[in-house]
Amino acid sequence: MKMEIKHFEVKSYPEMWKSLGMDVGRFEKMRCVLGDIYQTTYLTQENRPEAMDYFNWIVSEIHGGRIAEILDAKKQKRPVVGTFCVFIPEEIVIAAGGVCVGLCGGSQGPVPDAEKVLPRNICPMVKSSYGFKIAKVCPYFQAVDFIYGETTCDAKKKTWELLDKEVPTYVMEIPQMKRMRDRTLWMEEVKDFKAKIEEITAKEISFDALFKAITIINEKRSALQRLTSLRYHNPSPISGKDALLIEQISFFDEPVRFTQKVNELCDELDGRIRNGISAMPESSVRIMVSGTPMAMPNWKIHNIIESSGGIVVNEESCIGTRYFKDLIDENSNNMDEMLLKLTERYMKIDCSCFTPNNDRIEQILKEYGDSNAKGILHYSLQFCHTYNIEAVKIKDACDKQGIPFLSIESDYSPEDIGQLRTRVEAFIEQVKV
Ligand code: BJ8
Repeated sequence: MKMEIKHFEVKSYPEMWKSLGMDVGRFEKMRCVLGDIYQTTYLTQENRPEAMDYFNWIVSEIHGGRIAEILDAKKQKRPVVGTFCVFIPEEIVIAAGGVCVGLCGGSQGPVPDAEKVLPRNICPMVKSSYGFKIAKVCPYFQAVDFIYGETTCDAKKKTWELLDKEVPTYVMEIPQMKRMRDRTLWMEEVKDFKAKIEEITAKEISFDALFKAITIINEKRSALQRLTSLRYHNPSPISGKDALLIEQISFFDEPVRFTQKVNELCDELDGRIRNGISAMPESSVRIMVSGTPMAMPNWKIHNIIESSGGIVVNEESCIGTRYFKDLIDENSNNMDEMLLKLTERYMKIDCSCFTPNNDRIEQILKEYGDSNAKGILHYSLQFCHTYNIEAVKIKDACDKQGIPFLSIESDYSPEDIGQLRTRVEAFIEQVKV
């Protein structure tokens, strides 16, 4: 069954974009391109769950409806904070009545703009994000009150200094090890983050407000966990592309509505499993993807895998399980205890910026087993040294366990698609036998 959508369009809001100081003429073209890519990548899929209609709608309103909601929040003096990393504790922003939006760029479009300023040989995510701002072609970037960056990698850390000239940009220091003294440092950073948000809103965050925000985000992460566990069923009731889209949307949609819609989708997937309905042919080879985050609209690898006889059943990534595998313990008696529990949860994030980072290898092996995958494709964005180098240890761990493993490095340009497809097809054939 194909979705009943004849021509998909990302809706146009030129007046709103003008009021945000955007380059409207250029953005109009980008909007049309995004609509066409979405149509060919997503709406040609067979047998999609009906509850994906909500997520289609979100994409159609990605540059309008959600922006209008964010602008309403601003009118009410609620802070709108842009982020680039799952280390930024969104619970604190929500507790202040604010809106947290992920600004990671996943598109090649503004990369040449960034390359006029930044070195070419840095991560495409950093270039895309910075390019979106300097070219004024992202309504989210234009709408945020300020940015919270972090010190996870050199490319990001130094780009924040330049970004600060365009939009107020604050930086959290993320420790690179996980000793007790590093946890103490991180706890101090969390407290500073809370204090900065309170200073900006001129209002102290109460125990009750933070407790409520923690439950909202725990519920959001739980819904994503539920979706992931349904994908682990063999055959999977939903494609990897659709699941990735939902994970991407989780970074800018309103969290309570998003949670409700993911749970409605999961109810439908439960029914599909009961009725033996799968998203793709049962012969599809189950592949787990692991590595760097894939920000919207980076659907390149999933698209290649799922048009080469595979199905993606898990993303071990920050736009994936690393974002939602851990919840915050909700049992606290006072603010200090609550901040400590928040800190402990965030210190479980196994980003490759940490050394050593053996927890990530254990987590990958666990997710591989849980997801009934038959092979692991490690994906690293070009010039991301930490993920690229960590792939060596992951390959060793996979080799020891006889797990088929393929490591690829790519950027956002379409130039390597043919070559990647050849490698992915060969990998799928290898996994099949
Ligand atoms: S916690 S993965 S979201 S830093 S891919 S910009 S690291 S050069 S994205 Fe990340 Fe936070 Fe870690 Fe997650 Fe740099 Fe690498 Fe680019 Fe990266």
